[in-house]
Amino acid sequence: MTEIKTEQPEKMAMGKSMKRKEDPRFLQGKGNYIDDINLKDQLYMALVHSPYPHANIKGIDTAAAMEIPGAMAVVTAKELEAHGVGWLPTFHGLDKQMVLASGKVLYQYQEVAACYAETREAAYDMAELVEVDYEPLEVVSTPFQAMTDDVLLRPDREAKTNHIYNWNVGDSSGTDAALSASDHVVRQHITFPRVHAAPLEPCGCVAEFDAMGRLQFYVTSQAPHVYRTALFMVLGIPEDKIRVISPDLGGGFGNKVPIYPGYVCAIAGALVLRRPVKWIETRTENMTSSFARDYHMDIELGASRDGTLTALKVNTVADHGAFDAAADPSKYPAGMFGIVTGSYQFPHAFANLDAYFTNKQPGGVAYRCSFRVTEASYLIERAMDILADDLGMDPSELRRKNFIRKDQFPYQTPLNFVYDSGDYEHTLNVALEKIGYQDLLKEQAEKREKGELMGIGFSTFTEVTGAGPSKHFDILGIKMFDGAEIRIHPSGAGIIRTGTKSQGQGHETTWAQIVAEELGLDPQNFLVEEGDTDTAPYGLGTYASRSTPVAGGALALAARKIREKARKIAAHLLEVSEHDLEWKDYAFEVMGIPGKRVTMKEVAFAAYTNPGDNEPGLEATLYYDPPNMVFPHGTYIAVVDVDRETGETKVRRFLAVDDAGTIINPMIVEGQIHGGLTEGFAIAFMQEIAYDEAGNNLATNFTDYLVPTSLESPHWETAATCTPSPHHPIGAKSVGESPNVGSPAAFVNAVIDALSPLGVRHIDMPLTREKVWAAIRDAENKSPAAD
Ligand code: MCN
Ligand code: CUN
Repeated sequence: MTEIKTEQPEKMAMGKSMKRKEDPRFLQGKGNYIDDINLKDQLYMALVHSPYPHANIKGIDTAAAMEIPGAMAVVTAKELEAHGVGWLPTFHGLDKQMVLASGKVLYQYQEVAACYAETREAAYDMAELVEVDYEPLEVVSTPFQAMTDDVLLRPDREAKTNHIYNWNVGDSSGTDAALSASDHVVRQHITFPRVHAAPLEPCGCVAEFDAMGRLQFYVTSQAPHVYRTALFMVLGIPEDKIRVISPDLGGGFGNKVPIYPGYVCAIAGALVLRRPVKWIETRTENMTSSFARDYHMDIELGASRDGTLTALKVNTVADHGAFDAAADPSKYPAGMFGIVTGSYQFPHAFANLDAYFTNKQPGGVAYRCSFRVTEASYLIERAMDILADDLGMDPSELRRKNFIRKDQFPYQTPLNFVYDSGDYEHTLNVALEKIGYQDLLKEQAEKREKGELMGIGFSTFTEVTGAGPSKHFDILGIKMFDGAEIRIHPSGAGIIRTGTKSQGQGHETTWAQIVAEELGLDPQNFLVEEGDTDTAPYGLGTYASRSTPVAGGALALAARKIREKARKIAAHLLEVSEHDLEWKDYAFEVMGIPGKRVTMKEVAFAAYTNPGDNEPGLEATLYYDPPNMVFPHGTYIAVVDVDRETGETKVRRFLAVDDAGTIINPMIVEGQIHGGLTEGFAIAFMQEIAYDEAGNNLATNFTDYLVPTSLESPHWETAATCTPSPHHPIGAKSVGESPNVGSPAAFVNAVIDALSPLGVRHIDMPLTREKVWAAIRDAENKSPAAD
């Protein structure tokens, strides 16, 4: 495994002294979280939510609320619309979203009014007393109901239909022909249920217009610059009058990408009441304001008798809820779903998707997903196992047979991606060896003899991250490149700023390492700063695992720009031509004269004390527009035991072998994988935002929506292979989302493998004890011989 060498990687990885206890930008408060920020004369805001999923609003009576001591104001859609801020644009530009319910509510818990008060308690008391007169309407609780257009949910839109968009890619007729000519075709309906990112800290903001009329907006945002530009678009305030500051987020996982109605209401309150306004989301608000996945997929997978893949066809129905608030790049309404061909060679492929409005919370993208890759990866990896089962092949051998080979990269897929690099077979071999596959197979055969249910599940996924190349990718028209700024001080210490925003991914450590490695300086002496639009260079933020592929590339290239300038100063110091110098062992050395050298530290001092004829100072800003995405991959193997009597699954082992290209910091990478696997485990076995037929949301808190603790979580085994990205400046790919993308299929494949002797072919997630028990019971009832 290649990894970046820094002087003290271990020490760095521990984050010793890297983490600032108190950020000077937040000195008004006591800490770095949004709720620690308390401004003078600050008011609090609480929101009123609809108990109905679909209803006309006949009237809103605020008189009782305004009787509460400390009550300042109640705002409804009427007031917002009078000021032209009743709706906000969604990030990928296909839809707009009500800030407060206008005329009718479209989902349970939708925001209906905002209450402002002197204290937090008073604000919540007010919210209780706002009386809304609702007239319930017929509810559309599934996209399949939505299709009929019997109930039109969004009369505000020009197109009078619940159908939002159709997206397709690939060769439809060629795929159909290849499928009919195939020896065998797997056909399976597979759902990826609605889930939620559930960061430990919910969202929140503090909005203030300062004495100069400038908006200071403290907000939990994974993309501060995009927020600033979006606020300019919504409010018409020029960007010099807006400062967006994103403090420590308490986790994001995609949940802190969208602009939520609460933010706009806080800003509106601050503007009207001329006092700072704080809004901190409740857990239920966080659980009910956005979601991810909710894809209903039909797959057809063709193969010849020997297991060679012939064609792939996918038809998906997507539930987008009441507003299409997905934050996908504008040309990709279904995100990167085209990665559904995975790690395999398909001569023909076609993917089709139709998205619909329903009476559910808005959204449809955000949760450790690189834009729909998680759904795509789950689908193909699940289907490969079904195919292996049908053909009586070993699932690892079926994969190996169809892998894109190492020598085929760059590889053009039939669904329009060009994979940069990979060595799938090697990664699979490492995993099989490490887990002891042959022994596991033997053990499984013995257990099956005894009627015990043991399963081994694979996922050999390919991820796509690093949006992206500006010719393809934009959010609200803003191209998705990233900026990096590096300033080296006379002592050789420095400050690093990027347009990304860490939520716990450790950019404070890894950004310092990238620059330190390029310049031969001490990573301990770099201050890494993100999240303040007044100081950071423009960037599109941290999501879709794009930080290392894009901002990481910008940092390496900015550091190299500094090195080129440093070379001139070094030449002056050594009294030679810069062409006589080589960069060797982290210093400039005169070619052919070992020992005649100056270090970057010496050059840094000279840049401010003795630059010669060169421009003084040592700093650089650079914007990086990557030529392609990066394509990390991995082999994950789960080993499970299923209790035949109770349906309980025990994940006995889980091995993740990830290939993220050049590794910057092994410990951070391992932490990312552990966290993502724990999320994948939760998705596979316990989490779902379910709705009943009446449109009631059944998962609005952590007793209904389960988050695993260390007690429930399996032990994670990890390993790495390294296929550097050929185009990334340091060969790095990403890792932040891989474990969430790759793991659900491995868990489910393992459980279905365990149940396969009973003839069970598929169960949709989450694989709760009840569902697995019912599947076992049904299978046993069907074939008592299986006992
Ligand atoms: N890294 C590395 N070597 C590599 C690749 C990455 O050392 N070859 C390091 C990076 O430098 C960075 C970390 O690993 O410090 C993650 O890098 P990357 O894969 O580029 O992902 P991002 O930094 O863009 O993080 C985004 C990703 C996403 S989209 C979600 S969602 C998610 C995730 O990261 N949310 C997280 N991990 C999270 N981790 C925490 N603690 N909290 C979240 O909210
Ligand atoms: Cu899609 S969740 Mo992460 O991309 O912030």
